[in-house]
Amino acid sequence: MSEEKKKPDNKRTVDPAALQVLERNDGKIETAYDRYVNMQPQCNFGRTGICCRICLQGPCRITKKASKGICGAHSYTIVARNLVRAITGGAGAHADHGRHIIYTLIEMLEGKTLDYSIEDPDKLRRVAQNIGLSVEGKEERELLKEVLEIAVSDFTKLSGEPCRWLEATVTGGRMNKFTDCNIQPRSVNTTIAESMGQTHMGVDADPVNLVFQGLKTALADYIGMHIATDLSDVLFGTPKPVTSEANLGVIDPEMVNIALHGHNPLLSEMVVRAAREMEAEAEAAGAKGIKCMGICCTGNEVLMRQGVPLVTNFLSQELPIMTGALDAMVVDVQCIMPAIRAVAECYHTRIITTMSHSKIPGSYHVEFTEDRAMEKAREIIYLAIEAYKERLPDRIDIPQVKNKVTAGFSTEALLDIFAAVNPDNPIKVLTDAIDSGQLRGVVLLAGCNNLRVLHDQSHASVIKGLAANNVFLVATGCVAGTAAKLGLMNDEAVEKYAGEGLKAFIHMLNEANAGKLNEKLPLVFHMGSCVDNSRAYDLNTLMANEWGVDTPKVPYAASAPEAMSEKAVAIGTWCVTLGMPTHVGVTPEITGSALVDGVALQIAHDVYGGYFIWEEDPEKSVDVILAALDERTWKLRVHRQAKERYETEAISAGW
Ligand code: BF8
Ligand code: SF4
Repeated sequence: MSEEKKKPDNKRTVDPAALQVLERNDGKIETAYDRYVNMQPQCNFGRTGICCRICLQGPCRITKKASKGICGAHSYTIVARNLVRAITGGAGAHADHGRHIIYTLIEMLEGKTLDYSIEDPDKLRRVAQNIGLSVEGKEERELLKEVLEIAVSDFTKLSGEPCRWLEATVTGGRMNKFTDCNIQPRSVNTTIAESMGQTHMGVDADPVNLVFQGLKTALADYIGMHIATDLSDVLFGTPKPVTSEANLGVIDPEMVNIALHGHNPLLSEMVVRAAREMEAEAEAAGAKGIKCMGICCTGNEVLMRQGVPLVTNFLSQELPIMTGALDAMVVDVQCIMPAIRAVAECYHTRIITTMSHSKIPGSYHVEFTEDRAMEKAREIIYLAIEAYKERLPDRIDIPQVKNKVTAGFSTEALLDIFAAVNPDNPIKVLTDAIDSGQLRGVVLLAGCNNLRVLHDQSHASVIKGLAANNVFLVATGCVAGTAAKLGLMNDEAVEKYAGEGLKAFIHMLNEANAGKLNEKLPLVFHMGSCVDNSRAYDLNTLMANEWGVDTPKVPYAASAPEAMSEKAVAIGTWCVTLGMPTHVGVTPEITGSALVDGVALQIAHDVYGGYFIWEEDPEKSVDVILAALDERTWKLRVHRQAKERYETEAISAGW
């Protein structure tokens, strides 16, 4: 165990900007870093998943003396039920996001909101075609109506035919597997409801049956996320490469600084637009203008589409307030620490909640409604300008740390870049580089921050270790935030950290795209927010189809070195179900049952081809991820040789 893990202190971060704020503060204003220390020791029953609070007789904790719950539930039932409920929580949150975007588009079509429009009609046509609609001769609104009908059906239908968004985005092999194993979700909402019922006291006690329901729920999560990504692109545009900056140094003492925090682009896009229109009001208050900046996945959304700088990621979300120069923090849903309000009390910063189901006591609440979106966004900017006038100049202290970040790599953007090398078959650029041994594979870095490990350290170590070993890296969520803040998401990082193969691959792409791209390509390719893990999976499906295999054969792994949320549990679970080796750097709460743990680590591999890897040490994590990629590259080569030599498919049927 590393020294940092043995001795938790209240400055557990490797982000130099965060460290400056924490050192200056030295525990005076309480932050998550202090609360983590105060929380020790944490309960090991909860930690290993063997605490059941599902009925009012509980909590039941499994011990030597009490080897079953009061109702007789075994540890494996309790662990499996808790796991399914965590996946369901994550799927519920993502579904909430996707559903909100669907409502907004429906209201737009019905003429109830005038502030939104179809920003990307090409994406609309691509999505429509993908989900099996004919696009010929249809005007945009008609097509959108048909797309929305299918989205609503995938969210709500009770019948058993496959959800269209699943069928359209995974391989045929995966669909067969889901049918064989009976884990096809009927719809997003139905599956979430089923899981809550199935895990009620006294319903399902069979751990394998429960885990399979968990996998089904994870697929429902995937469908909700994919719909959210696709429809967000239709509304706000499909991301293209864009360059900006990241870390606390983006806060400008001469501007009205507004942090956008949470997840849903419906609000943040409007605030960014309103800010651009209201410069004069800010100048009248004595500021040079208005500067928006992002936190968490809202930050990723507005960085990807608008080039808005990223101020920080999940764990350090309280710290921008402690620079004394943040005028407002506008939040919508998910991953928002209620603590931001208490920190803001020590400063002039206004915390502005915006969603009816996501409030923090004592904050300003500007209820966001689609029909008055721009009006609400302007109201928020006024509050920020008012706060700017109340700043205390002697409390302002902004760490001068920021890094260049090049982001905006939607699947479409990546294919465009590859197309400069191979216009007829862009994805072959990536698969050829793996076939030739120039690249070792692809890794999706996903997930959060978690104080169980040193903030940002696991992310940074895994990124550097994989890059040095020629892995093509894509990232989403708060690990993308780490890469951006620490200077790992730009062209300079390629020269510093990439192995020879990866460097040559990226240089080749730069040369082929000379004159087309404004910036050279980065070490880590930012694919967006956590719902945009759907984009990263599309890349996997494209690679599988190019090789003519199912996804469990593709040297493409996922890694969440600092996973924290239920959403991360849901995403990790669909990564496994969809065939990926999935590394998690913070062991989840399932080790209390060897049976359930074994299903995640081994049985999942046998049945689905994907599997979990728990490894908390970042250096060892790099080794196990590389081993997972190498095993697949080797098998791919053997299977291909066998296929050519013996003209048979049979040998490649297993994983
Ligand atoms: O959805 S990575 S801490 S912000 S859950 Fe949350 Fe985790 Fe960050 Fe985005 Ni994703
Ligand atoms: Fe205890 Fe069973 Fe109730 Fe869980 S469901 S709290 S194990 S009695």
